[in-house]
Amino acid sequence: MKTAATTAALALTATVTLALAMSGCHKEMTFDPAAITAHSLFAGAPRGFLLGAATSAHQIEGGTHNDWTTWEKEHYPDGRPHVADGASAGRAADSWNLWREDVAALQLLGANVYRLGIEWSRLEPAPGVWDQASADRYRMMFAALRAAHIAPMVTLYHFTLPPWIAERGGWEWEGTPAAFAEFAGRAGAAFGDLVDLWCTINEPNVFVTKGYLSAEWPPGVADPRRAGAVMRALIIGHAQATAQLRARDRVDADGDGRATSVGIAQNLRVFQPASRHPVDGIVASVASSFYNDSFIDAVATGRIRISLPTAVSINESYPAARGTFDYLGVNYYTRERVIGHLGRKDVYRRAPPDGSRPVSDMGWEIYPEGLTQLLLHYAAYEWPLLVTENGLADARGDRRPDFLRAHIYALDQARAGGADVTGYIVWSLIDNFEWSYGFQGRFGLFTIDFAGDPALTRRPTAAVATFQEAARALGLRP
Ligand code: PNW
Repeated sequence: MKTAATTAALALTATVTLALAMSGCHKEMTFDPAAITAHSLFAGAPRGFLLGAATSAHQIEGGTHNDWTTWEKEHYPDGRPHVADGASAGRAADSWNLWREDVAALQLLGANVYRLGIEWSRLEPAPGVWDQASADRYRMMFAALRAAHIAPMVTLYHFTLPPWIAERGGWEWEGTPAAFAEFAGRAGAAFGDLVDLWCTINEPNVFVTKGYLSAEWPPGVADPRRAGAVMRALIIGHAQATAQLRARDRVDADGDGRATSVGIAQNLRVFQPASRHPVDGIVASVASSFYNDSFIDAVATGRIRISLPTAVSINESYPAARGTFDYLGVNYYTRERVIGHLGRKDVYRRAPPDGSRPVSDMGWEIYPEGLTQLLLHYAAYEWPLLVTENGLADARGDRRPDFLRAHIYALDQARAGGADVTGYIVWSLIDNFEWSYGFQGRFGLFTIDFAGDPALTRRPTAAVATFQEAARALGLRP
């Protein structure tokens, strides 16, 4: 019964989006490898350009207790563990105790920014209860970073919820946006004298897709209607959190005249039709507008417009979202080649990489051109752009140096084309707990032997030298 409706709705969407999707097919851009090799990294970058690395709380701290902790112990109905090898974050990289080593790694790199998370479930273990000992630990980290001339950039929500929020329904509980905003305000008051850079929500689109469409992450739901409702709640939570941060962090930590700079880190992908078949184009364009644009559009317009054909059609005024970005954070990894199928349950399928380019250990195609395309596209909005994540899973570490060089080249191309890009942050500083891939996804500039080295020593990979070259170009290293 749903088949006819799906077809009808997609046909309707087609009339609106076909032209757009088709024009996308012909814009393919390819970098010349010799130009990348010859490029001088960050040439002409402005003073104050940010260069650093990123992590998140649950992925590195160890000893966290949140909705993932439960999820990591459970299995899918077919018996497979939720996480590869049945792993759990457990001690992770033990950064809760070894954070000084992370600071040392950043100093070795020559970074001037470190994007890290604070764990909501630690700081507010029960509704309204603030854990001062945890707050003190974070303050110690932020102060040490400042002393090392590394600006802490703090993510408030990076995929993990306190159990008391999860039990009430997570982002589907009507109280969650306000609870999140209150947490943000408390963080602003507690850390604002040391922190100016805030990221309210990491990748709302990845969270919604994995948690509510593909059921790969908690709460393990596959329901487009609920996905739409959660996207809406995240927009509201972000807007309220931003208002709280701006009200309660009035201290300009670095003396640049601004006490807060707030935004999100949005995962952006280039969605390309896998063939010239128009259905691929239509589905690619529908996916791109849901995935890339739902959140951004609300902040740009003050209207929440979220749509998934036949399932979701939210269109409401929400003026409070407007103006809640001081920057747009861009997390960029790969492109997506889309195969569309009308009238089937899997309307959307990802085409396997076509073999024309190298892939990461996780099978993600290395496509630096996409970073240029996306930065130029999103530069048309009103915000400065900050690359808040870019990196690859590369356990051998031999593809990462070229990857970094190519993506810095891509960023510089976008700047040359007029995009206001204010920084570049690599995912990740150290190897860590890579969600459903467990410890298989090795993104670190510094690698860790989780199984064999109880000291969890952070050992530099080959890309550290590439990063240092970039830091020298920005005058951050001698
Ligand atoms: C981002 N995907 O997540 C996150 O912000 C990090 O926590 C994560 O470790 C990093 O990228 C590398 O994966 C993503 O499946 C997780 O497309 C999954 C996807 C994309 C981003």
